[in-house]
Amino acid sequence: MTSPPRVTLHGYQHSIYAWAARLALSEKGVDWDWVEVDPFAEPERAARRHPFAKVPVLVHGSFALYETVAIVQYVDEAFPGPALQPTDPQARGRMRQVQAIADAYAYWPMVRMLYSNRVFRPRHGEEPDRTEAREGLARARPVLDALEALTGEGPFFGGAAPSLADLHLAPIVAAFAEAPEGGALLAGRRRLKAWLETMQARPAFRATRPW
Ligand SMILES: N[C@@H](CCC(=O)N[C@@H](CS)C(=O)NCC(=O)O)C(=O)O
Repeated sequence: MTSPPRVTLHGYQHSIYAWAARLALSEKGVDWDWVEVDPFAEPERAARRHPFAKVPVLVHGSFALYETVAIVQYVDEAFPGPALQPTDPQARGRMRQVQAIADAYAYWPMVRMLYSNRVFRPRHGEEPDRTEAREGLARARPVLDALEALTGEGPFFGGAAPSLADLHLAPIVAAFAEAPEGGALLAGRRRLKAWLETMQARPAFRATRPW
């Protein structure tokens, strides 16, 4: 009897998107092997599996998938375990909306502009760009407001149970809140802060967190 193919995640230990993929695997109870690829230090290596030289990439047998939105959906649908997508059309719409907000409006200012410059670079002895950090903080405000307005229909963005939206967004907001100014801005959005605390208490979150 042949054993089912293993899942391999190609990612960078500090990657916020790779964290979202690990969160989905962990919530589903799927084991994975990890291949460390630093897309910043080794872009040519990252480009072997990703045409835009980014991580994560999930490999399952002969099937390879990049783009976190696709990876987390595949993980939910290809494996048994708790469903990570609501069936109700409105809850499903909300989930997709929050995933799109995470990618289009949240990640860059909150992670790449603020977290990178206020937390990651200083922690790794690199020179931060303070102007970029300030701009990231300013650009994060309307994103936090939009997310705060979308909370409140359930403890999670997709309703009563955690969905792909929660797993996609939580690493971004958690990284943002690591910066003192980010944490202060988040404190002014009470429902979003409570949502993050709920996510941070989940065993999958603790088991996969990069710091
Ligand atoms: N759209 C991609 C974005 C992935 C992404 O930006 N990953 C970052 C790490 S968190 C990366 O690989 N950055 C390398 C670079 O921008 O050169 C996804 O959803 O997976």
